Amino acid sequence: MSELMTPEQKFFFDLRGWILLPAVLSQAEIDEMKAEVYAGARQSYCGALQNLLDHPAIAGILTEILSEAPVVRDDCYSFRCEGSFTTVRRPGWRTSERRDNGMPHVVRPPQQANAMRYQVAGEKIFSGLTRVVWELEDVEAGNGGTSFLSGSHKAHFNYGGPDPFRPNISESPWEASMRAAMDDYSCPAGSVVIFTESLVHAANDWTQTSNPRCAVFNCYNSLWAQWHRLNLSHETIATMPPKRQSLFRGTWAIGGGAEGNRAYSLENNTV
Ligand SMILES: O=C(O)CCC(=O)C(=O)O
Ligand SMILES: [Fe+2]
Repeated sequence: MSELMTPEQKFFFDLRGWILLPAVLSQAEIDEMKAEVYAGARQSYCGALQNLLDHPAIAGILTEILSEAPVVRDDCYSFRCEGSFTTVRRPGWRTSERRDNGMPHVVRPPQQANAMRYQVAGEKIFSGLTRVVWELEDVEAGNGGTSFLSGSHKAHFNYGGPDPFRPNISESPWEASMRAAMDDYSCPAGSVVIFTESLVHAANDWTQTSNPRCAVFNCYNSLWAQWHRLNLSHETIATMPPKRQSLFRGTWAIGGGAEGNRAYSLENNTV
């Protein structure tokens, strides 16, 4: 599967826990998708935004970091879509509008083994719960894009707070130094950021005055693991091409006859 992700992408994704692919979308795609988000699209399940779910720029990478060669097929995806949401942040938007207040967080702390976690074995990455962020407007570093504590997906020591199972760095005596060590990115509209949710990451105040932040956050996982409940109706999935529908098939591996678990249906969906 080495052609699915370049050796350079693999090196940096493993090293930092995130990669940026600049300028993936055409101007026409950006305009159409941005208009849908500004018109109120809450997630990327409908309209032109639906094309982001299995966009060719990310499908190969997700195959590489979320599946194994024996389950890769042409007629269905070898990873799952967990969910999607959009955000529009106008200049002056503050993280106080979020439940987490912009606190740097993870899905589960990777210092203790867990089923969502980043792993590498046999020269193979398994990214665990994985986020794909599509930036539909320009982003200048320091102005409020998502930020990352690069390398923290492989940290062996906890964050210094009172509870090693806490999935954020709150009450850590080193919170300020961890925040100071975080990285972010500049990118033109139409770029995409992929990161493992085992990486410490945070939302930030949007201070860029030239444009809002207009972004789509899609989440993915192994065929055999689920974190989020799905916020998507059967009626909407039924309008998708069959291969795209397979992103939403049930979360199981064995049984189901000779064909196995390949196709989405009303009887074989995630709840
Ligand atoms: O809003 C942001 O920039 C961060 C979003 C986030 O925490 C996530 O995608 O898991
Ligand atoms: Fe997050």
